[in-house]
Amino acid sequence: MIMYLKAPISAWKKRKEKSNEKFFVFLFTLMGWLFLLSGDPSEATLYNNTLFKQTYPGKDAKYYTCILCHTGKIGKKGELNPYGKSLDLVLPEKLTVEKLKAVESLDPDGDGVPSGKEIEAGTLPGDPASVPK
Ligand SMILES: [Ca+2]
Repeated sequence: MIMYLKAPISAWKKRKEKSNEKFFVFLFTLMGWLFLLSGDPSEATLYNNTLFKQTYPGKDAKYYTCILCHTGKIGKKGELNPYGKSLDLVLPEKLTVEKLKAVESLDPDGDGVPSGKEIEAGTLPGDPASVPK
């Protein structure tokens, strides 16, 4: 009797294992697609930093850091300083040279100096403590 039951149980277990494998393959594929569709924030920040550098070349390498637009040293999407927020208002989508230029006349950090003048002087347009001398 036991021998008659072992075969179907073993087949059922194998089928269940294969079913679990398929489920995990499906789950990881779905997670991969969701990750690709949502976009990697650090990749976006790297793109934004490169575009900023190309738009405003000639500064010291230390100037082109995440802190230009973010509150933290490591730029995260939700942690924007006033300058980053001003760009975000203009660009719910991808950053472009036109969008960077569009906020040059704004003073998002409220230090009395427009962002364009701050960038020209090498100060931080999102930090009120950083102003041209
Ligand atoms: Ca400033």
